[in-house]
Amino acid sequence: MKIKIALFAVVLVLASAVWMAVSRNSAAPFGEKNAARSVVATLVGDKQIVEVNVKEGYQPREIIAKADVPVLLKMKTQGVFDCTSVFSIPSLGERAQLPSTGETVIEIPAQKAGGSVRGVCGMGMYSLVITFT
Ligand SMILES: [Cu+2]
Repeated sequence: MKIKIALFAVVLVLASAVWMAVSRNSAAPFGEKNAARSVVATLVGDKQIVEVNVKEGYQPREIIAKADVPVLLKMKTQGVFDCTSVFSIPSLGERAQLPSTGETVIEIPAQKAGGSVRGVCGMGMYSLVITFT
């Protein structure tokens, strides 16, 4: 009887752990979206710069940039071992392996107004979008 109860408790713990993991994953994009509003890229000289924090997603997820000016994405990682360390921009044929800790600058060529560039993680589940206005 005691063993049964213990077993039940283990199953319950496992089930709740799985549920938490699943609900966390599905809720993350919405949570992140609410936490960080779109950020406007900072114009420095003839380029615009945005710092992106990488870990279990990209922050900010929405970036507003000026059209016809290249964008430098400063991808900052600190102890990142999840799939966000592989960052790719399919439309530009760009794919970068970010170091687990460090800073990687990715240059995005100037885009026309109304255009957008989407970056995704290695598995395509986390993303960020740069909208050119
Ligand atoms: Cu991923």
